[in-house]
Amino acid sequence: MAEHLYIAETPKEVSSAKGLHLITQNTPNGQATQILLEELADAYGTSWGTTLINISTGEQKKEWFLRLNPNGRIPVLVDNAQHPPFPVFETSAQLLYLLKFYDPEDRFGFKDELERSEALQWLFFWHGGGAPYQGQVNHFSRAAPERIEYALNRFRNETLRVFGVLEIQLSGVYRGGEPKDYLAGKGKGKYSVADIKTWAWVKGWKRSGFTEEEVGKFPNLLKWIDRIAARDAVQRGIGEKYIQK
Ligand SMILES: N[C@@H](CCC(=O)N[C@@H](CS)C(=O)NCC(=O)O)C(=O)O
Repeated sequence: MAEHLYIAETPKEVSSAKGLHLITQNTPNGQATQILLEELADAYGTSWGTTLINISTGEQKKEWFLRLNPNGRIPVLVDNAQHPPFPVFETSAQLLYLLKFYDPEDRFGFKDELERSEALQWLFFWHGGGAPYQGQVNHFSRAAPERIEYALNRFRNETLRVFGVLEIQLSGVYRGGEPKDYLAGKGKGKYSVADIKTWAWVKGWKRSGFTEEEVGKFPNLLKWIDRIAARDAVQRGIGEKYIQK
């Protein structure tokens, strides 16, 4: 398999990497995996290599990249510590892979199967039902060649709706009114991959064009955004190191 994974055009830093290697750009999807890697570095001293690409040049559609991710999108994680090297595409699959192989103490996941299921529910919710909506808001408000009101309103409204779903969970409104600090886990919850995946998107609400008035309706969500932003690993995971010079 390894001989099919890399070709002459594969950047040398990717094909000759020894351990984990992330190919990314500093977008919300890229940031989710960047943040977990930074958290693992703090928790266990995990190390990895990073290759930054620029998706506006179409690098992610070239053969060397498609061999790692047939979907032609960042981020891609390759684990060269596996024999043969093992590529992982889709951010949530990367987060779960890292939990399985690099988080032996379940610091960012759960040992308890029901709590684990809860984290998966929120992870899947955001992967399938949050990120695609907010991504389309960004597309129709910033990238589309013409302004299409229907599409923009549709995706804005859906994104606000799913922000409201996160607010229901964090406020505890239907569970006795006790707010939670994090999306999954008993009691106040525990910081996990569900938060990491979701935060990487939701923290950009202003950039997505939502107003203070619109998002002010979700006070627990706003506090959760600040709570997670306060973590060193999170700031590193979205910071300088991942900005292409
Ligand atoms: N569902 C994928 C989405 C990945 C994705 O959409 N990546 C974007 C950047 S945020 C990308 O690579 N866009 C370039 C393209 O579509 O060619 C994941 O979670 O990894």
